[in-house]
Amino acid sequence: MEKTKTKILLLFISSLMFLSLIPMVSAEELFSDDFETNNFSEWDNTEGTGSKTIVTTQPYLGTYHALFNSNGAGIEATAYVGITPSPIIYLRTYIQIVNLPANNEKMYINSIGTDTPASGTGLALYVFNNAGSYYWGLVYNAQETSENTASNPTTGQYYCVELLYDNTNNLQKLYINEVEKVSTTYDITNDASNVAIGLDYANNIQIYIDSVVISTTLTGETPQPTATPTPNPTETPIPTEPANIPIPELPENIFVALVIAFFFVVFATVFLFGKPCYELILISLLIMAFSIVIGAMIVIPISPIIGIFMAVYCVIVFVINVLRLQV
Ligand SMILES: [Ca+2]
Ligand SMILES: [Ca+2]
Repeated sequence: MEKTKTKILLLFISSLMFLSLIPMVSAEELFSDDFETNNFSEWDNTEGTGSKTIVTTQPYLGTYHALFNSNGAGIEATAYVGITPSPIIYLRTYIQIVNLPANNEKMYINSIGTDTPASGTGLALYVFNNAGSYYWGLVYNAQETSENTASNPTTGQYYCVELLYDNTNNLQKLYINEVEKVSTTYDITNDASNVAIGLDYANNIQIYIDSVVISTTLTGETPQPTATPTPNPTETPIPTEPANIPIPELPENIFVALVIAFFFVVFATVFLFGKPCYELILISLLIMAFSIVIGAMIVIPISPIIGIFMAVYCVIVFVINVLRLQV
């Protein structure tokens, strides 16, 4: 038995030692913004002549989200921020397309490595309307790759859109709702030091953006909090009264009343007809004590009055008998 325990302990310790040798991949969040500040203060600046506003129309999380509007043909509307250069960068945003591009048009969204999605030097994604079918795609250094099968993103719903910029492996990926849609292997020569969100080369397109996370690992989806059920107002528990001392019901009261009445009759008889004696005095003292105790007890509701009455009565009997003895 002892040997088994020692073996288990040794196995446990050696497992811990082994685990400590495995290098941990540490996720590092480089930036995030949920627009709950109601402005673009988290960003270095905005760019382009298209409008960039914070609205409350349809937030993915919280109250506020960004609205980018290209306001015309080929117009840019972005917000950008400088980041700590990292060989691997993931840009996660929640995007809702308000209106899709016209036939044979693309709208470029977000970018890593440049402050404009379609500047030709960085990595961006796009939505391409190819004869009524809508394709997600990646553009890097002006080289474009669309997904093979049209996903046909629609308006009116948020998509978890995540870009991977990997200088180490010269890899670019686009994930939609955590599903890899496009993967390319264009040669990347620099760690990215800036990231942008918004639109470029769009034609009167509007998109909502919320919940931006820039990280060195895949962020993936952040579920919307389900509506917290309104808790039923819990009924204030009525504090239970401390259990009252049970009040004896009628039979006991009648019994006590009968006992007291008996003593009353006996004392009345002795008082009126009996010969005064010390025993009578002693008994009257005991009855006095008994009556006072009973009278003091609230246990029996009728006893206080009777007790007091008996006590007074016994005092009278006691005094009269003492007087009679002395006569
Ligand atoms: Ca928000
Ligand atoms: Ca590289």
